[in-house]
Amino acid sequence: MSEILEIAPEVGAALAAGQPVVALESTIITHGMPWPDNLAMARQVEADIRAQGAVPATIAVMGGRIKIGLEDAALEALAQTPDALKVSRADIAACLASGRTGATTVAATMLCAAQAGIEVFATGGIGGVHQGAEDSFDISADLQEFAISPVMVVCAGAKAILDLPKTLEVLETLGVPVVTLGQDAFPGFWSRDVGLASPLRLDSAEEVAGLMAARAALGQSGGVLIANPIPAEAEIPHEVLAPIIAQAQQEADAQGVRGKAVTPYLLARIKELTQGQSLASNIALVRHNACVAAQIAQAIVA
Ligand code: PSU
Ligand code: MN
Repeated sequence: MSEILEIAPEVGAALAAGQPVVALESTIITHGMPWPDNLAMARQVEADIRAQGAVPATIAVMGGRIKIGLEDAALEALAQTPDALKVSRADIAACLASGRTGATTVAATMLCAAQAGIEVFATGGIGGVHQGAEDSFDISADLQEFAISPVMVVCAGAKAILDLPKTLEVLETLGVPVVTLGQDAFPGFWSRDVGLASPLRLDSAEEVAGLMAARAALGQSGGVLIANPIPAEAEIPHEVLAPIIAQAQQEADAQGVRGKAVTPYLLARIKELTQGQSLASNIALVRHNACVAAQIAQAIVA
């Protein structure tokens, strides 16, 4: 395994000492945000985790190895590799074999974090059931990964570019706890409330650590989704965003955008249609998730 996993010294030392570590994905860097905002976000989120007393571990595939923790030069190189492969569970072995640079999705990052022994992972939003999935069958492999890898993912819910009710149904079927922090509504990424009830609610990092302990005591496998609502001052209300999302989705359909290209297309188009406001919100929510994930990681090791 150590031939494939390259754990950064700082991350390895923290794991060995039982100190809190927070994993970070890399598709958000290469496919989720434009240069140079993507690099600024990646650096800032690592700094936010350190400020909370935890160690960040950004994960990516480079040179035939899975890097758990990227040095700054590698982070910068990745942020300027727009043709990096978008690597999910199905792609990771081929990416390693080819030696190409791969940016890990939520699914692949969970898989890698589990291999490294990292329990907590922060990101923006997870993939899910796409609108029109009854025809396209487009359901993100992120959902299935929650049934497999024992990693807690702190996110801002899922984007309203997805079919959120169907996404929650699939997670329930897979036995995945979906826990919203501090409110009863399940958040929709840029918006705190999109009219959906959260399956579960907890109110503190200590309660979340208690959930993890109870799952371990029960021998339950798989991951946990923690939905952390975007800070109120950064949110875009759902009424404002819903028609913009609908327009972007119609354009994607009209242009025949399919498969892995759908999420990046919609994100870029929604950014244009909101004059950049969606990107500013996205950065704010990722930073908030990183801080909360670090607090949870602290509570778990306490
Ligand atoms: N949400 C974001 N930005 C992103 C993604 C989701 O705000 O970049 C990425 C994540 O890496 C997620 C992936 O795992 O999109 C899901 O892609 P797909 O739907 O093709 O599985
Ligand atoms: Mn998909």
